[in-house]
Amino acid sequence: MSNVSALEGLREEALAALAAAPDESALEQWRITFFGRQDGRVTALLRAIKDVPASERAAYGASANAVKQELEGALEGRREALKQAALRALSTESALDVTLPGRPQVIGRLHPVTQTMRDCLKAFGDMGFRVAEGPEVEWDRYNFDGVRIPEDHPARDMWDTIWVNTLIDGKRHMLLRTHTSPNQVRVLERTPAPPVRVVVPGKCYRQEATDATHEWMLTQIEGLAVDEGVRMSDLKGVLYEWSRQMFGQDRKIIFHHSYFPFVEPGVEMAIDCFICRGNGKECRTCHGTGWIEILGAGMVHPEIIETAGYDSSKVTGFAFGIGVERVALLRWGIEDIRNFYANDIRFLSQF
Ligand code: FA5
Repeated sequence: MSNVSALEGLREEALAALAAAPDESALEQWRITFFGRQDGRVTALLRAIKDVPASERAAYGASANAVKQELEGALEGRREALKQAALRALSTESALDVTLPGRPQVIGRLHPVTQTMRDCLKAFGDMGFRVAEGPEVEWDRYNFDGVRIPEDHPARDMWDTIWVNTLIDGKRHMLLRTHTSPNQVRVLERTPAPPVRVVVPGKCYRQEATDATHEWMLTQIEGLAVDEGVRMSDLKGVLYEWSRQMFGQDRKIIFHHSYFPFVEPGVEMAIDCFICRGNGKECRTCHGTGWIEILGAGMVHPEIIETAGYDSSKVTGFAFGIGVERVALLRWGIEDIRNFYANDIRFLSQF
């Protein structure tokens, strides 16, 4: 038999064996039989080129290489055909349509109020404040009495309260906290000696007629720093730095006198209106004043310092309460606070 007809015989045999190979392991066996490095039959024929008489060598070499390439291509073709057949079998047997595109995963994001809260806490954290927490269902002795708002005090009306109906000695004492200030008392109570430097984030609740800037559920961050020699200028410095972090380096702030029973003196802080830059008589954000009120603050009342067991002739402190939704409104120029809790994903996904 001539060398060329031996090649042709091997080619036919290999193609027939390939067509009969039922699975991946049979393909691998086929590959070893014909292309194995040592004993592969095609490998052997290629190696034999050198023994072919010189006059036939070129023609034989060309044919051997052509057969090699054809068989390699056939192996890949058979492998692909087996894969497709397996997929077809899978989809008919298990009623699974593997050709359907996958369902896109919906990727969520943090609520804009949560984002704002975290950014505020980061800014205070960088200034040395640690984060503490307190309960949302609170006792009246912390929410009111402990911060110098006794039962008959007119300031209780400032916080229209949602009470829990349980009666103790015939009276209601539990409520949904109206502000985060009860945590001033809670934190001092468990800190035997100054210094204290905390921020306390959390939800508060008020029986409030809602409008564009008032919700019945609101988020506050209470700040409290107590130590020997803490001054009003420290309060101003901390709040100024926080404003610049949240609203930009060129912000201006202003303090107006205000009244809260647990601070003396009490202030309200406003930032300059960056919507109209003070030029808009009709501005809906600052109402033409050029300033936007965002928080209450002041120097901790000496009575609260004394109740904590500290000497108020040496130890002083400042406190503040930030409305986080108000900060979020300003950050993004949102017009109505009620959007935050209306659960409309089209609104929330913009931030
Ligand atoms: C207080 O709640 C005081 N506890 C703040 C404080 C803390 C003063 C420490 C002094 C020292 P006020 O009721 O003003 O104060 O609320 C504080 C902030 O919460 C407001 O400036 C405002 O930004 C936000 N806020 C108040 N009521 C609402 C409401 N209904 N909806 C949304 N935000 C509100």
